[in-house]
Amino acid sequence: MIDIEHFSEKGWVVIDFIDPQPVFQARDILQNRLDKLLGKHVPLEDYHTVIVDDEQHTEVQVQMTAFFREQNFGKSIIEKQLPLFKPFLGLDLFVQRNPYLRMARPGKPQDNIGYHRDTFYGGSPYELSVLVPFVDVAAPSALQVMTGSHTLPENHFPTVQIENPDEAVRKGSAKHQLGFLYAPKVMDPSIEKDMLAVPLKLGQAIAFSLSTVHGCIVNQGTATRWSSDIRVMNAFAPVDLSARPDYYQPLSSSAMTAQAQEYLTATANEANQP
Ligand SMILES: O=C(O)CCC(=O)C(=O)O
Ligand SMILES: [Fe+2]
Repeated sequence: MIDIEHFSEKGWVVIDFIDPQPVFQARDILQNRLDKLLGKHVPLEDYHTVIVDDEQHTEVQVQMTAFFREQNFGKSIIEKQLPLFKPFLGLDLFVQRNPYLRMARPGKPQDNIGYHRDTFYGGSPYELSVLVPFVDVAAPSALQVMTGSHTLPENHFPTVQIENPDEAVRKGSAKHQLGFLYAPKVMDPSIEKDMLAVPLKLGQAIAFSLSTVHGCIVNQGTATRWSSDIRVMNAFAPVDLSARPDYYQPLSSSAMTAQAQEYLTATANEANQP
């Protein structure tokens, strides 16, 4: 079960998946795809030893992300954990359609987006990020979170909006489409002392509110961190999705909602008959 008390107090929680099989499968299929792209077998963890050049890296990440999304791995992974998410989020759920695939090489700050809250960028505190790693992630490589930050008001964390110093991140560029921000809101570096690295094993995830401060400045470990952060939310949460109508896909419905939707669809179809 998800430790709801832990989440409520801290704004984040580590989840042991009840069915890690789809994560193992996704990992294997990503590994095969990477081997094909590179023309040889390179364990996901060792990816950085082969791809050092940033342009090449972005090219590989674009290909791997497209593949990850085509396979709809995000939904397959979350779907198998529904008995965990239902008591936490409710019966009527949405899951993100096109989650990002992150690949953060050791010693490369340009592979990370730094500390932030997704509420800086229009995310809602009703949305949950479920960050699923495809490799074991040791503390020096891990995503960091700020315990208790999820309920602090927005003005508690002043930010300075800048143009991304990484010239590869510009509006519409490949890196922008991979989830990097062309105009990031930078937090005060003094928060670093409050950031906690959360190591994860394959088959685990860290879930956090989009109002929780989180991020990574640089992977300080020895393995490339491969992960996807998959958003999940209650379908009836008061979140205005009009600016991003395709962002979510249905994940689950209560019995009542499913029947109401059948009725509404039938009625709409009837109205459309000549
Ligand atoms: O994986 C990362 O480095 C960032 C993830 C993130 O920012 C998120 O899940 O919202
Ligand atoms: Fe984020």
